Amino acid sequence: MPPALKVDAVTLFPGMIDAPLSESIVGRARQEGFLELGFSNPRDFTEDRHRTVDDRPYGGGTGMLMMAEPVYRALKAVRKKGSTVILLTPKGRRFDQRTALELAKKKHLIFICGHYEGIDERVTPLADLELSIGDYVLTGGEPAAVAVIDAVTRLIPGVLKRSDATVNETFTDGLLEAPHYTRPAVWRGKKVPPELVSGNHKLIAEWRRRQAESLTGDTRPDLAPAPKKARSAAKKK
Ligand code: 6GU
Repeated sequence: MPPALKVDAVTLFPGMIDAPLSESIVGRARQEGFLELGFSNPRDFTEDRHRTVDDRPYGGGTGMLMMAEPVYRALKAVRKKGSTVILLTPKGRRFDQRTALELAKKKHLIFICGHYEGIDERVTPLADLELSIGDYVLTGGEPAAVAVIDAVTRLIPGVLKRSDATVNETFTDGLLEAPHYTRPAVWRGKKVPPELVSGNHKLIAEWRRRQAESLTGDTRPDLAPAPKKARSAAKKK
């Protein structure tokens, strides 16, 4: 059987992606054939003696840029009809769970990882999509590729043991998840909320919903669903 998802990473540092994605759930998904991960290194597509992949920016400025041609050749070596090419850059659209669900439907994803100060701008039209994982600067796109590949792989049917594990989770319904507890029922004097040990499934579901709504309102009001018309029109006390 072919893998459910093929991923290729165009990167100067394949070990930054291969090592973290060899552990835990994604590592097992690779061993079991759900995910096939390959690498295409721009350095392998250079022709000069020093295998040069970077150069100084035109117009001056600090740092080095990845040159267009080695990146282009490394991409060309893995690109097929039907590939989705994703450029990882802090200038990209913010990656979120909705995008993870979209990408999990694809057969072949290619991630282009910039490093140093970035890549020559002329390669950006080669990408179908530009993604960022948040408003901070990483040394390169590789840790971002790891985050995106992880989030997408766990959505492949069969990768998680419980098929409903991705249904009621954080972000899927626009809310943060309610807190979770496991044994013992009392740990260093701290009790598990009584609703969760009640055995009453309706009570548990209602408790979780209330917790999810207040947690989201407190720490991520940007995620919370817009307040109902009647409530937002009501006078604040
Ligand atoms: Cl995709 N790349 C880099 N270099 N920094 C980032 C990022 C990506 N997303 C957030 N910060």
